[in-house]
Amino acid sequence: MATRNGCEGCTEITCQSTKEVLAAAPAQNVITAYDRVQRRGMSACLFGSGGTCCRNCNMGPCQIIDGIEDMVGICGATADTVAARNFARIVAAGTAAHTDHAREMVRGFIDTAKGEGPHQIKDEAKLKSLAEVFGIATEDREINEIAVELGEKALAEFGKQENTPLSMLQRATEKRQELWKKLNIFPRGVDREVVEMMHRTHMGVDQDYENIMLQASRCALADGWGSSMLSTELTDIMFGTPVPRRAIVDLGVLKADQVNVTVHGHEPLLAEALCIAAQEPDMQELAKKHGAKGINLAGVCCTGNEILMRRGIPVAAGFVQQEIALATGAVEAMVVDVQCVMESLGQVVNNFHTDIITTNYRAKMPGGVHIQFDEHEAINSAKQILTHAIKNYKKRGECFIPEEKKLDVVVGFSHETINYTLGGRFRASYRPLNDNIINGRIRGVAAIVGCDNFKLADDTHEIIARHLIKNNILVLATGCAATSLGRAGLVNPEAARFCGESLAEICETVGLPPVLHMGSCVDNSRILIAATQMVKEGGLGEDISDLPAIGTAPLWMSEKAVAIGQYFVASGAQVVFQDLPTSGAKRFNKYLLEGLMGPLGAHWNVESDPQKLAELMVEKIEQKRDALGINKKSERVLFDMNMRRELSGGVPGAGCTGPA
Ligand code: SF4
Ligand code: MSK
Repeated sequence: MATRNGCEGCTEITCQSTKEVLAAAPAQNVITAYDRVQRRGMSACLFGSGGTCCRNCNMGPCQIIDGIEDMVGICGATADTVAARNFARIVAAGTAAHTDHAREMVRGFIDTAKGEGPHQIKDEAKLKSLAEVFGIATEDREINEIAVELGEKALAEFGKQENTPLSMLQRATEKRQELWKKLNIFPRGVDREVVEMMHRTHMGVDQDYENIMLQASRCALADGWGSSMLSTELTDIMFGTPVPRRAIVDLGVLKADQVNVTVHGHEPLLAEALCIAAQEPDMQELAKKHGAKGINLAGVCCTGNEILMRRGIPVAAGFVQQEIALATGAVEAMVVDVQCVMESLGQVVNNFHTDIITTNYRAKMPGGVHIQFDEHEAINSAKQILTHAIKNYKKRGECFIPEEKKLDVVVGFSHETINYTLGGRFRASYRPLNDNIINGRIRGVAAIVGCDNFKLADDTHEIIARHLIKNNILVLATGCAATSLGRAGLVNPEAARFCGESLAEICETVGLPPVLHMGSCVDNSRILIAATQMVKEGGLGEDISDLPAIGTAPLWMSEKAVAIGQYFVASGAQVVFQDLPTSGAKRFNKYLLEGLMGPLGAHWNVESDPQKLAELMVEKIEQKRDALGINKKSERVLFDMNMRRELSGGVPGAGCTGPA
């Protein structure tokens, strides 16, 4: 087992804490994804990676080779049709995941509005502004009454059947709304767009890849401007819109003398209840009775980002570190709900006293203990889960917790916060950001979002971000990418020293990190709003497609990331991924990488080398600056008397301010 866990000879791991845990005694019998990657060599099926394997009917499965006449599907489907259908189904699956999450959040919001459950409406100003979007009267009405109406109208967006656009779409720029109407891709009901996508990719329905991509765009827009945006906004109203706060992101946040409970998944209803319950005296007492000094909650993946942003609860691990957190031997329970929970966790815990506690009827796993979370009895459910964890504490054997890296993060950059941070509380606006982009001190804005993945090294996000900020590009980050950038020490104001001169100056003046943590993967909708605000502020064109801005999910893993990528493209923003499962279909691939520019004004890009990917992002941003005409150096002109006269209409003395 010389190279077990990839500690030695595996270039994939650069994170010091991860390396230390894997090298320590408790992890010696743990098999992680790093081992599986090495054993498999990541030699994936060519048809699968190229997107040309079809099993949409039982005449197949068909493995298509592009350009070979006999190698089309039994039904005659070409590589382009098959790859487009597969790609569109990925978008639909990603949208479905965000949507099912969002629906739960809306239901939780309605319960809260009705006074059921432990939460309250925390952000009344945001409630009223969202109510306005839905045409809900707010004057002289009780906050909870407005909230119930908003919740019910929001819930109706999922099943809406009328051929009218989703309510949130009116927040987009007018130009984009017109384009969506012209292309007939404005989403109508969120669920409907997923269903139509699945139908159109069924055997024998839509066989025109351009037409398939129109529905894929509509489906993705239903995610970004529909379900994801609803989830983010209602979660903010309920749990508080994030504001900047300091916290820590590292495996070292686990505590040797406390009951460690890690919260993993996506829906923050459970995590928030755990945060409240863990502070209650009876739970603290119980922990002490079992020999611990207290209860230490720590996040994993996007649930981690949710409670990090709103409560400053530390994040122990991003996606690629979920097994590593358990391999410390110091976790009493990993509480999981939905999405991004690796099945291997159930095997990793066989080495330890740890329990994986599944909490959602939609997501059970072998080796897990199921305690159903009941949102109507949220605190009781949370206490039941914590009690289970506390009882495990005494069973803890040998453990290894890496020394906590003093890498603070400053998080909590909702689009409202960016407003205040740059514009000041009394002049909250995107004007200073736009002005700094126009004058070139900030060259543009880049989003680094999405997952991490075992395919590329774990410093991929860092390499990209360092290049961008060095080139005076402000970075917005979400999801596990944000966690990874936090570990790299780039999500705090002190990272200004890694920036180009002019961005450094701005970050130092305002106390701004050059990488702004904007939340979980569902919170990419915040970036849509921020980008739209920039357009509406003026001076940077009429649409997102004009902005010197670009996004990347360089280590995408989840289908949700593809849905996010497609909603960015359909909203006018260029995106770069490290690969796409479409390379086996030449014409369709080219359509994604170039052709979409025609209808949508943006397209996908692919680049697997992180440095080149970052350079491509800079290049694209500079191209947008050129197109806006803001790359011209303004020359200083010294006016002589004749020029002054001309300016004042040729009337001598007309430009004077003194007495005639
Ligand atoms: Fe093969 Fe066509 Fe059936 Fe797909 S739909 S499995 S390409 S026959
Ligand atoms: S958790 S979707 S690995 S960001 Fe949102 Fe992280 Fe990607 Fe899951």
